Amino acid sequence: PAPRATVAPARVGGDPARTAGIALGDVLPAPMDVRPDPGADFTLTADTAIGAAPAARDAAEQLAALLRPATGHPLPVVTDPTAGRVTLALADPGLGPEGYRLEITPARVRLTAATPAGLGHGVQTLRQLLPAAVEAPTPVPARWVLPGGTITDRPRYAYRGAMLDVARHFFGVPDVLRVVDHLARYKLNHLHLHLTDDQGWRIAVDAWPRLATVGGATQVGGGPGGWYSQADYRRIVGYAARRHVTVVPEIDLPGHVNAALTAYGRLAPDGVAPPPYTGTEVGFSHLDPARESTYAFVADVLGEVAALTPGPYLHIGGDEAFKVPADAYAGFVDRAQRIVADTGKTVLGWHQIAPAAHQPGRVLQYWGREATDPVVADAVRRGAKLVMSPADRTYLDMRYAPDDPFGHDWAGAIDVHRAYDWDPAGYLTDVPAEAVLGVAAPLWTEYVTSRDELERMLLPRLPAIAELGWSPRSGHDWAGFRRRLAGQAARWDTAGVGYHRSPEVPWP
Ligand code: TNX
Repeated sequence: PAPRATVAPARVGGDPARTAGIALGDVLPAPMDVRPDPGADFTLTADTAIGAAPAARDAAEQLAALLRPATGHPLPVVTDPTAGRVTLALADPGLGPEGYRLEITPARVRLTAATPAGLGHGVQTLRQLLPAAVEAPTPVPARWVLPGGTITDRPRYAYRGAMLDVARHFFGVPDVLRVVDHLARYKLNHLHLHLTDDQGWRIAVDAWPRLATVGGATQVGGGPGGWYSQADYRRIVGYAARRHVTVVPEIDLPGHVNAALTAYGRLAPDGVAPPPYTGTEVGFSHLDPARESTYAFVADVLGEVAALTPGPYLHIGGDEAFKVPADAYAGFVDRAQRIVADTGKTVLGWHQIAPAAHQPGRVLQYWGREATDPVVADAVRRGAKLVMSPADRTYLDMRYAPDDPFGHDWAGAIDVHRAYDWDPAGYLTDVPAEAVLGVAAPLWTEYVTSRDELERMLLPRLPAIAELGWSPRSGHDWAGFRRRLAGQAARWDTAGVGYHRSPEVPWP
């Protein structure tokens, strides 16, 4: 059951008389329970130490690393949890695997959680409660005040994610790590990487080396493309894991495979390698579901990707295989799902895989725009769970406004209000709310070519999706959300992060 919000009415909105004007409730995504204590602010000073027992040490080090550049304070992390004025501790406050409690008093700041992930989310809350200047890369003079009171917090949904399409345009490791930072900031916990498509194959597979070297050699528009070595991919996975973000790799099958067919013509249904594809059409390429060798290929690829992936999910795509007849398609997905199970992983796929047999734990990512979907509802009755990515609400590649020249518009324009003002539990009316595991926002990159363009599409819509995934439904509130969102601008500006200045948000 979804936790209920009890945001105390006092001190909503900044108090300009205070140094930073940040109130305890000025956090994004909105916390479950906020109890301000207006007389009880804490001030971080040059002699503040951070106390953490060994199990909480990594969270404490990450907190110190976030605060040191702007404050210029040493902020040593000490092992005696009672020694610091800021303390982090693993203790079970009864808030589940990602919840935390943050208590701020003049004497000290105390963060507790049952897990390192809970501590990590609490650290992000603490970061947002400090003045925006905390995002500066070098020391700035400021009073580092935290508003007094207690926050008790836990997420509504277990799966809160974003997808980055690195196939249509390739994004190198530094760009991906930066996206992980944006996710972690807003307590999103899954990064889905769309690693393969017609225009490019972006992950090295030892058993099929030409997939990356040949299949990864170009991208939309004919640029040089690129791919991740297995070491690159491990680096992304490790960086994300430290920030409590699970990487979900997608190998899109049986369609969207032109790059693989270019690398290995024998995988093509007619046995002839097609030329590289640098356009933006979909649905023309596919593997041959009737051929046994297809499954040896799929097993090799999924086996290697599974071995690189500590997280539970392997995403097998399944969208837009327009040239594969329905029976052959369902048979292919059945076998691909069994191959995933053989690797010890759980199947995730676009909701087109619904007609295939159920597999324990199977998750469908719904990207449609209908209020009901009988085929999906049937799969749910057979046990599937859903991640909600309805294209008209969550697609970060859609333009913000009808007259915005940048982005797709096949699912309509999506401004911040449209991204925010819906309920993942109620979008599909013919499935029970309990079937919804969470929400995720895909960023397809046919037209996204650079880090600047990527951040412009991601921000400020990503925090809207984050709040839908994290915050209690009872606190859903556009007016409050856009006010808190406006407060992020100074942080992004200070950190050098790009975003779109949507006219609906009261930016300072
Ligand atoms: C549909 S959504 C696709 C992608 C495109 C996207 C563009 C989905 C599962 N497939 O191949 O990139 O539209 O918005």
